[in-house]
Amino acid sequence: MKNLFNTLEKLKNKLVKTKDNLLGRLNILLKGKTKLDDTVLEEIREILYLSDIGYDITELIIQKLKENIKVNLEFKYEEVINLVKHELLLILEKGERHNSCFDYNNFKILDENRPKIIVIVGVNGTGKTTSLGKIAYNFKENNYHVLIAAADTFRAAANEQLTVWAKRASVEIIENKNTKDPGAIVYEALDKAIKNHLDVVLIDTAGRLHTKTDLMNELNKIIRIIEKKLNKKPDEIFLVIDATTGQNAVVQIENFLKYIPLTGLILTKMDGTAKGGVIFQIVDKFKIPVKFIGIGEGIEDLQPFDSNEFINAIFEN
Ligand SMILES: Nc1nc2c(ncn2[C@@H]2O[C@H](COP(=O)(O)OP(=O)(O)OP(=O)(O)O)[C@@H](O)[C@H]2O)c(=O)[nH]1
Ligand SMILES: [Mg+2]
Repeated sequence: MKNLFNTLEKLKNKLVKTKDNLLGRLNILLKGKTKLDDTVLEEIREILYLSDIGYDITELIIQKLKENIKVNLEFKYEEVINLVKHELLLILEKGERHNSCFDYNNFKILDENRPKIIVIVGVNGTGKTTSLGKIAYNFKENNYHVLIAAADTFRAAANEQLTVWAKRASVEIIENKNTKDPGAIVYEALDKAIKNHLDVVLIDTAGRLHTKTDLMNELNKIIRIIEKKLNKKPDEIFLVIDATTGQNAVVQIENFLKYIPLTGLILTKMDGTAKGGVIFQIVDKFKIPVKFIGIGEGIEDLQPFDSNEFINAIFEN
């Protein structure tokens, strides 16, 4: 069971840049102001927009402010902060985790069906391999038998990097330097998982630009191999998004969704970026659950996403 106090404290520290960019700037603007006039509203609009929450959410919040706080009359600045906080929480709740055979708060598998298959996809350098390593570690900590499939046959150093992660997490890895066909490696991994009654197979894939049709179709092929071999869809297909890319994240999700049925998102590099606000835009637009956020390069720097915790980390001092 995770320690709620520690995770919130850690999250607060890691999300400090996003917090400064949103709450910090609102605080500076509003302290000492007694009236919500058009100039102040315009400045709030600018702060919201620059925090990467996107145009639609910015306008929604401005509208709610106008409805709830009378323009040109006295107000307390906490009223504005609380309203922004409330609206942003409502948006995140739309992206709460859907039903899944995993309980990620405790890294438990909730049914008997084995092996569970998790496929990790995304554009280059978003943090796929790192996130996979962290997930492997968490399952292993709960004594599950985990196998990593090194299906990134594209990048020369991919296997070495993944091997390092497998060692850190103390889990097995399956690789095959004699093939460039990721499907063949996935097939081998599934075979092994079935024979050895393994619990989870984590499939690392090569980074690919969402505009490259042949590479996107290659992902489809991997999914078909899983379906054929196990008679089920992958249990998860996670798209890994680098939060520091801001607006481009939206384009990536749109395009991946055209090709494959994503079950969730992992938003990485939330530490060290002021653009964490992009999460609101993503959840609002796609209603697709954010399952994890990456908050550092270490093995323990992956947190199951929790709307309340996230909002509190940004809005509590
Ligand atoms: N600060 C920070 N760095 C991260 C996080 N996740 C990944 N990284 C770093 O991002 C860089 C790229 O991570 P990888 O896991 O190799 O990314 P990838 O998507 O597998 O890359 P390709 O396989 O080349 O497409 C590495 O230096 C990681 O340490 C995170 O949550 N926070
Ligand atoms: Mg990788």
